[in-house]
Amino acid sequence: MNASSRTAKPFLTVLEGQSVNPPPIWLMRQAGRYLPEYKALRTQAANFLDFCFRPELAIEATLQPIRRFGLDAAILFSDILTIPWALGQKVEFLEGEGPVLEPLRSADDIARLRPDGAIERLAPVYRTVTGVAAALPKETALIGFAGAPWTVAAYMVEGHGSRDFLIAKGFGMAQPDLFDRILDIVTAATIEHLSAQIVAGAEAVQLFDSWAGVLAEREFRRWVVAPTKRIAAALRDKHPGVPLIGFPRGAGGLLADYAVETGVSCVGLDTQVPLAWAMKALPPRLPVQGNLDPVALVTGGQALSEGIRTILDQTRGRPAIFNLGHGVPMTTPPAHVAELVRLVRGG
Ligand code: 1CP
Repeated sequence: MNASSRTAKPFLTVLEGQSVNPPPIWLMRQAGRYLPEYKALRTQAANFLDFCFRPELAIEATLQPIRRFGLDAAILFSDILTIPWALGQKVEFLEGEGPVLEPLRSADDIARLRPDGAIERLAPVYRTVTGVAAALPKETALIGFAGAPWTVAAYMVEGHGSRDFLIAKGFGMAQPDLFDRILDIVTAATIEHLSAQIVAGAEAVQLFDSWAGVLAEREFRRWVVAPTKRIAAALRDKHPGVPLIGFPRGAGGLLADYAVETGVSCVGLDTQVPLAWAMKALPPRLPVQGNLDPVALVTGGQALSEGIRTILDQTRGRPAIFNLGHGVPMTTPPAHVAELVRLVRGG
């Protein structure tokens, strides 16, 4: 990527540490079931993983929100649970129920994982990245992503979604050596997976640590900060200049240490992070991303316009990317997303 094409993309300019006004905007989970055109496209695949592994469908799903809303960045259409699948774990997405995995609960279960060849099994994902990169408007950046090791390992041990990931957390506390083995396997695969996305055309990558908030300080440092630091260092080494956004949802007061110790290039702020606190607690030149309450987007009207105004006011002068504090809810009226983009851009 040369300097002139980079500067043409406001999203990347912010990640280089410059403040841009109005800020670039994209939304976590900007593709998906709140869009009628996604629901129509989704009927072409037998199941969700099949959809993720068919580049012609995944490319189209990635581009749908860009066409409709002109966002500043596209995010690869895929899922964080493609890594456990590629490692040989049984993963299914049941309609209306979410992901179901054959849970890892013993040394034997872990020994059956097949890290060799995992990245080759994900080849269709990289073809999707290359296809999207070729189709995007020149001012739109392309984000690759993966789940962070704790969040992915939590699904691998728990076997399904959960409010508190009690089983995964308890397994990690009771059998720290076995849990470290899972984290090591996932961390190594994640480095390869993000690296392959960058080679295929991703200009920035994000680590979703959606369940960081269920951990106490000691486990947060071992299972969130340490593996993220390893990934950041490996990517900096392999792909200098490609930014890594870390999103440790629910980190609370540990966010400041996460921001400094992991070496990520930008931190994603979840809905509950008080902006006045974050502006003081985080290094002053560190780019931030966030953090409109997704419910304000569903609600619209004054809740939306006032939520936007507060974020624009409080992040002024700092390199900031406008986003939600978590993903776009399924019940979001698409017209509210159009209104959000218009208001952020000063309309
Ligand atoms: O049939 C369908 O349409 C399934 C719904 C769906 C979609 C649209 C799932 C199942 N995953 C996705 C796509 C997806 N997932 C993307 C790309 C789209 C985009 O961002 O525009 C991304 C970045 C993800 C990431 C993801 N998957 C996360 C991290 C972000 C977050 O929301 O916290 C997590 C936790 C998952 C697991 C997952 N995949 C799907 C579901 C329903 C879930 C959550 C399960 C649970 O409740 O625990």
